[in-house]
Amino acid sequence: MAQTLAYKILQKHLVDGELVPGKEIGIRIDQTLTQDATGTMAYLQFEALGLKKVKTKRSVSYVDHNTLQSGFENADDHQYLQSVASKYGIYFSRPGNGICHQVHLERFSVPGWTLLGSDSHTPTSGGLGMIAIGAGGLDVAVAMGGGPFYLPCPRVVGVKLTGKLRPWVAAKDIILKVLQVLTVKGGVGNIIEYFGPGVATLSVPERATITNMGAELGATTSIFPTDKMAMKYLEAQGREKVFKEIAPDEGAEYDKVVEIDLSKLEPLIAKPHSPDNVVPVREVAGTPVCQVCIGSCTNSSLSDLNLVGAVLEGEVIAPNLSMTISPGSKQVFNMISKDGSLTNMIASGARILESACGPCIGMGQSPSSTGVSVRSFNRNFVGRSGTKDAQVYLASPETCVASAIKGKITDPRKLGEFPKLKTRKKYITDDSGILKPSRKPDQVEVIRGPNIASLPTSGPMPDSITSKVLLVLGDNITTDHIMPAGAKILPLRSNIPKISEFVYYYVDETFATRAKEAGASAVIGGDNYGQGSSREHAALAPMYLGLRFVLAKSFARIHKTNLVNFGIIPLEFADSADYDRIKQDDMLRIDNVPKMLKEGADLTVKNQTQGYEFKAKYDLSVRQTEILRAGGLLNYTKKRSKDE
Ligand code: MIC
Ligand code: SF4
Repeated sequence: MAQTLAYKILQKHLVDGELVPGKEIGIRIDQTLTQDATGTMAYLQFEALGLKKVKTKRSVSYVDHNTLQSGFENADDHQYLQSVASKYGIYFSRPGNGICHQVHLERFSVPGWTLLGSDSHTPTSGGLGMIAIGAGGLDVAVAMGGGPFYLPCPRVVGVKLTGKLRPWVAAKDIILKVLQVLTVKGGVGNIIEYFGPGVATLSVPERATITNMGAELGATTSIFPTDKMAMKYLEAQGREKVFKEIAPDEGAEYDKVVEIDLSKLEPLIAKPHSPDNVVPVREVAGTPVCQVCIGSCTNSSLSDLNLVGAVLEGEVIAPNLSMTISPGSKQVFNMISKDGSLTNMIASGARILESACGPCIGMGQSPSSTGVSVRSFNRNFVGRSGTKDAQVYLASPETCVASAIKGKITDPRKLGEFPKLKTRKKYITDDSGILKPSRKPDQVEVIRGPNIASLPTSGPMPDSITSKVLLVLGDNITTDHIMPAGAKILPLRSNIPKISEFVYYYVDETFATRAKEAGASAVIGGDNYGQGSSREHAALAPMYLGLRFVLAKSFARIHKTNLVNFGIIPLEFADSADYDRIKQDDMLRIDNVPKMLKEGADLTVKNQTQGYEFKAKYDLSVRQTEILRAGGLLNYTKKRSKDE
């Protein structure tokens, strides 16, 4: 049968199961990546596995999230990460070297290989033909130890691109269009595969913008084939040796096809507070703006910043706003400083930030109260910017820079003729920001400052669970709601007892206190519970507070796996009408939990407060129910290695 590109790569890496949509499969992982905000936990978990060295073809540890060092915490993390990488055979990308996804695309991605990363935007490398998947740190730790990565076998949705983008319309507008069509739930359980004649018109960084923000569809990953464009990119990186032409079989069938004629697209923008709240820029044009931010792993490539630099030549940004620009990597930073783009940016009054995530994850640059911020980023969830009532819009660098000059949301086509951009055949490649692991690992001592707390553990699943309902929530709850980030909370990522005090902090400040008082607790959610980030802290910290199960209408993929990995049961309503009956503070009791999980039977939930019963189901593999019974993946993995 003619296969899609995604299935061809999955087939080559399959170590367990069959490629039947919805059935669990295990795949071999060639490369892993971590970033610092999820990495410290991932490496503590890797250490707990007791291995001497990673077993992947390449593992890279990046520092890009926690780079605001306003206390010892982040610096402690960096030291730990650097030393642990050196000891266990992992490459270490230093703070300042760039955002993990941008650097990985530039320096490490290999067409046809698999990549597992402890960050939801890992699919960025799908722009160069990788099956690149975001996961929790514990899954990445297991993959570093040579274990397969398990996931429900996805369906493959094809996005057929025809035509060619017109001037001022960008790759970002393509993914915003896909989000408008498929929504933030539309990708759940799917790989998005791009094909058609329009593909050849897009450069690798443009493709990477699209695969990056495919994370916002809830997709497992997104992928492009490789071709002359991919070869050109790898040549510019001095990495042509890894090039391989990969494509779907002729006549490959997709589960569904979405067609986009690139020549008909216009500049688009996602309004607050969801990446799929997409409208044409012209519909909101004229809205006054207090801030413009360009950068993030979605839009910080050389071509993005060359365009911004060219538009800013001889211009000054509007007096009513502040503009920041963060180059995606040291490579990009270096090149814009040589080609004059940086000079134009500085002269325009833009504020240049380091090559890191920065404002995207609320590490500084929070907008003013109720202020409108237009960003080239990928997420605009409430409060993520650090200002709860800020109005964050997501758009292309073109729309961002036009808005920065005019002081209000502006369709970039209003700027007139599209500037002529310089192109480079060879990029400046300097890997001095990437440290190789030690040749004498036995002599490396892992440095653990006081910010590196020990891993919390959990015991096996008890027979019966009685939990208090702490919150009843609606649809599309994000991991930013559950475990917020930002300058105050992100530095606590290596310290679960401390960070747990901020679980659901911006939804309900009393959550952590009430959870501790309750002892055992539950949360009720609507559809797509846990969308967004891969942060396992959104499971680990609630586990620490005593969360036993989440009962929702449906779950986002990564968060659901993270819940299982930490022994929290992701339960679904057998009848969604039961959702409407539950109230905050109800006591819910479930009996015979391990037995029912073993049998794969539905659970009976007794609402002791209101005096009725209802059924809860779960969509989990046998392996996942075993993990739950063991009290989490770490216990399960350790037990299995003892049994072997
Ligand atoms: C994000 O964009 O939300 C993050 C911060 O990069 C997260 C990872 C994290 O929470 O550490 C992600 O996307 O997975
Ligand atoms: Fe960093 Fe933002 Fe990309 Fe997450 S989405 S990796 S915070 S730049």
